[in-house]
Amino acid sequence: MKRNWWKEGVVYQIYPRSFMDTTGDGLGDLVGIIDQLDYIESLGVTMIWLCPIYESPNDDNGYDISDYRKISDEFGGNATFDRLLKALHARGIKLIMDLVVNHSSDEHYWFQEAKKSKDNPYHDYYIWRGNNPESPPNNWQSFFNGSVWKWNAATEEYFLHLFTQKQPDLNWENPKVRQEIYDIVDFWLAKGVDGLRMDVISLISKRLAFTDTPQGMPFVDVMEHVYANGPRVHEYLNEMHQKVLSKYDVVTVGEGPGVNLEHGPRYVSAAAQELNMVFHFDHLTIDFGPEGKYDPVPLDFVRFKEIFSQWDAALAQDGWNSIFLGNHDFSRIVSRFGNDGIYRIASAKLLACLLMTLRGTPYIYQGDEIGMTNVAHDSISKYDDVETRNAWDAAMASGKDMNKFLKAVHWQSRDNARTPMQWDQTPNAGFSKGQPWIPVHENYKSINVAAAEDDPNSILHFYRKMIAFRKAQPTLIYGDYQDLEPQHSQLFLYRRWDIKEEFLIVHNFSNHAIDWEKPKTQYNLQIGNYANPEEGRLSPWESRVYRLN
Ligand code: TEU
Repeated sequence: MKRNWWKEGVVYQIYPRSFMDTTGDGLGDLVGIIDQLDYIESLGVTMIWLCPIYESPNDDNGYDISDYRKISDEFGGNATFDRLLKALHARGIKLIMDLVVNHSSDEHYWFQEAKKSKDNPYHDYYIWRGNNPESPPNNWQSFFNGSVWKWNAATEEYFLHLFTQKQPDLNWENPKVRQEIYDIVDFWLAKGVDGLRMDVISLISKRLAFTDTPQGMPFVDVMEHVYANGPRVHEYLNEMHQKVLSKYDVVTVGEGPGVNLEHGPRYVSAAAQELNMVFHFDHLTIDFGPEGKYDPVPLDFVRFKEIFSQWDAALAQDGWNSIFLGNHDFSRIVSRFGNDGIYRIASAKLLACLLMTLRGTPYIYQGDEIGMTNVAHDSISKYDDVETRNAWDAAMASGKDMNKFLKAVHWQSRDNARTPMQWDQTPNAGFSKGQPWIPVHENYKSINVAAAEDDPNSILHFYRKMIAFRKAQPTLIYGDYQDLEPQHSQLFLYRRWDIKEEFLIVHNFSNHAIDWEKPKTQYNLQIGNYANPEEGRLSPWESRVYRLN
């Protein structure tokens, strides 16, 4: 396995809107990140990934960009960005920017022009089909509900938008569009940015026949087989690599809805020269039911483990994995995969231990390091997220049981991960002196950074310990992986090893103690999440890392 700095590091993902507000406008900003660099550095992370901070009308919180070269004034503008980049580099921390180029904002100059007439030079920057305002070109449904087609009266045709109507898809078939994108990438990398997280990059190549999806096909399958992994995606990514990425020593991670075991390895194969890592969603769509995310089914733990084993095996020889359990689009990890009630602390630590002991680069989402939890608002009016709101409206329109649907929202809404970072016990959790753009979680008085700093047994201190441990053990980074109990319904037990060393890691994913003996006496406990681990027994949500002597 070839060594690389981005394999050996740990990423901290920041959702800038919700991190730290220094102006009192209720929105986080870049000065807020600069002010918290001591904290970020103290975690031991080596890279930060910033969700989009470019100029945007914010129909989808920055994932709708209207100027790719301008940092939004709300966040502090380009000058503040330059300060942030310098300050990070002074501390040896790298910066990964979010690149959103499957679509732009409809307020981007390109689209403003494109929609004017069919012979406008920018018209072919987007994807146009159909000529009957009563009948969209096909039955495709947007990620955020409703048809993917929106009528444009001026040219009497529809444009494609896989996300909101304000996020028209760019036409990657057009070489001019691709060159514009490579120029944007070059602009940021030349500035010194160290990497890119590429939003929904699996979707950039469309299946141009635009054939209807089969009636009743679950959305995860539509993503995988209809929207993602299109015929030219690998060609485009290789071209981007040739034309721009190869000039820089940077890291790339492609966000890949619909990326599966068949296509995943190709995206990250060193030989294919496309990306360094992808985010697949097999483990995060695991509880999506027949009608999708807001129709959740119970989590299948055996399947959950199998997904990690399958992906590890798929990338073992060539390529590299990204290890993450959540982000700004999913529930809080302790609420989803742990227990955010009486075992919140133990289970949040267990998840930290899992993230730091699998093979692949670990990603920590802001707030998970203090065990922030899901919210459960009693009314949809308190939710901001366009995905949640559109799903709600669609459920209403189709006559769903809305009490049941609200429960699904509690479980799945993207706003679970977007509530402001909880810094201390002061009003608004110390996030803002103004009215936060989204409600602060009511539990902030007990769950916050200041309280965690003061408690030597906090989740926060455990994260620091685990991150340091991970970074110091090449075997945990590069070593082989094997699940030793794939069928066990509560234990996750695996081995990580190379020619020099071997680790055994065990996690009890349950609210009950489990009888368990370490298989060899030569296994020595290195780190764990309980103060007094018992012989022959694992406590609820206990994690242990042993080294073979
Ligand atoms: O997410 C794409 C994506 O796959 C998500 O929409 C995901 O399927 C969904 O949240 C699961 O419910 C990326 C960004 O991370 C997201 O924030 C953006 O809204 C989206 O792209 C559009 O740019």
